Amino acid sequence: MQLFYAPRSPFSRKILAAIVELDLTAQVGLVRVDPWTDEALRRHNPACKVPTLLLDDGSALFDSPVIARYLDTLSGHTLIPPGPQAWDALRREALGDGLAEAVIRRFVDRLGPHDDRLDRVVARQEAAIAAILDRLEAAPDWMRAPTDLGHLAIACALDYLDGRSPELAWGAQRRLLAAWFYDFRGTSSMKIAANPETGSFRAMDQARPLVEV
Ligand SMILES: N[C@@H](CCC(=O)N[C@@H](CS)C(=O)NCC(=O)O)C(=O)O
Repeated sequence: MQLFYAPRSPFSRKILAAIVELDLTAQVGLVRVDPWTDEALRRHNPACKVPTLLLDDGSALFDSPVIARYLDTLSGHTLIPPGPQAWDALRREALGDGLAEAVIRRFVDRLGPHDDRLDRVVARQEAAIAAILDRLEAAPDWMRAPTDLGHLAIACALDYLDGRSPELAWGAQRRLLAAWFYDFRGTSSMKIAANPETGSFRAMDQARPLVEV
């Protein structure tokens, strides 16, 4: 299998961390792309987004929740617990993905020309970011649960938030979440996701130069 990924993409990182957690690094080669400019990716994913997983039969899977489920079924391990707890893990995954999406949209929207409409759009993203962070802080039991897909999604989104929007200083008012995150990002799956060359992934031929996403 080949994973098309971009190094800074939180959704790509979620999948990279999942591959490490699921012990599948030997089965996945990595192709680094810039989804904004690399039209070769569109052959596999018409939306031209990362992550995209190219399977050995030539078909492709996207987006990241679908890829995560596929990899989970392949592995002898699991990041989606059986039974009703699956919904907790999947809800957490959606919260993490929703946070990452809001941070990306806020960043992109703020690049545009300033007007009232834009202010409203940015305010809406900031409301989503604050509400997701507050929800995660207010019911902290999940922080003590065994690692599942939701933990990976949340940690990758927080990492992206830290790097992309440090001015939001999210940790100051959410001490539990910040303590959990700064500990969790030291786990080996998160470290390899941030720097995949340190894992046992094969880099594939089509690799492109690093471009910021
Ligand atoms: N819901 C998708 C989101 C994927 C996504 O937005 N990826 C971004 C990089 S973080 C991308 O490829 N953007 C290029 C574009 O929007 O054209 C997922 O979970 O995979």
